[in-house]
Amino acid sequence: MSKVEAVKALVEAGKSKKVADAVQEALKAGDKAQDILDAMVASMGVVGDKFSSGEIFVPEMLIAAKAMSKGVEVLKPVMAGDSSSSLGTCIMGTVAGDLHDIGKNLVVMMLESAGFDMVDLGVDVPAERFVEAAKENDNVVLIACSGLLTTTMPALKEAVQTIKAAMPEMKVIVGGAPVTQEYANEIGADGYAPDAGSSAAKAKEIIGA
Ligand code: B1M
Repeated sequence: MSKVEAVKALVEAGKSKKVADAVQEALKAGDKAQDILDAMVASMGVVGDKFSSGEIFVPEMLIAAKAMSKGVEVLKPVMAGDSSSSLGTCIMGTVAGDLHDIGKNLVVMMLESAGFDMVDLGVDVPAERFVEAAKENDNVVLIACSGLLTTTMPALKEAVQTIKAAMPEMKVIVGGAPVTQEYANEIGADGYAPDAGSSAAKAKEIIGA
């Protein structure tokens, strides 16, 4: 089994204590950080499929998510770019009713690497909180909202519409597994990105950087 496959297997099995070391070993062996990340994302897909088929339940999903987060912590400094020049502040969070944060955390990491000063509001963020945070912080140029469940897509819509009603000029980017470009257009977002990798380029495009 390759080092990357070992990381994937450990995440799937929810072995939090072993994942960080396995990621370090894969990096030492010359595996690329992006390949290790892709493998961990793929393992979340496997975990999701096992949940859908009734093979595992919520606690196992949670344990696997914790294991992935440990691996991401190790990759963070390796994947961070040179963000010496600031593009401005970006407020980010997962919308109300939604507790998924791995995808959101990856987007935070990519936007930070691209040069945004990130304010991470965490998960289950009420629509009004995005507006408050934008007012509390300096030089906010972008608000980024994740919605990771089909059932929280209305909360994503509410977040965008609340932000636009309070701050019509504020740029908003949205994303998350159930979100599409069409839905982003429908709810009045300025942009959509399908994954963390493309979120940085889209965010820069939206603010005209
Ligand atoms: Co949940 N869950 N979960 N879960 N969970 C999914 C999402 C699900 C697909 C599993 C399944 O059934 N196959 C399913 C959703 C189905 C649907 O929406 N129709 C589901 C369900 C049903 C649930 C519960 C309802 C289960 C229950 O209680 N019965 C429950 C809901 C809780 C809640 O939020 N209120 C629940 C709970 C949980 C845990 C808490 C146990 C845990 C999350 C822990 C955590 O995040 N800290 C969990 C997990 C781990 C998953 C899976 C297995 C993995 C999610 C993940 O991290 N994926 C997931 C199955 C799957 O994804 N296949 C599943 C990896 C991550 C990198 O991908 O989040 O899509 P993703 O992020 C991507 C893109 O979406 C994009 O970039 C990211 C990186 O490339 N992106 C953006 C995200 N935000 C973006 C923002 C942008 C741009 C791009 O711009 C702003």
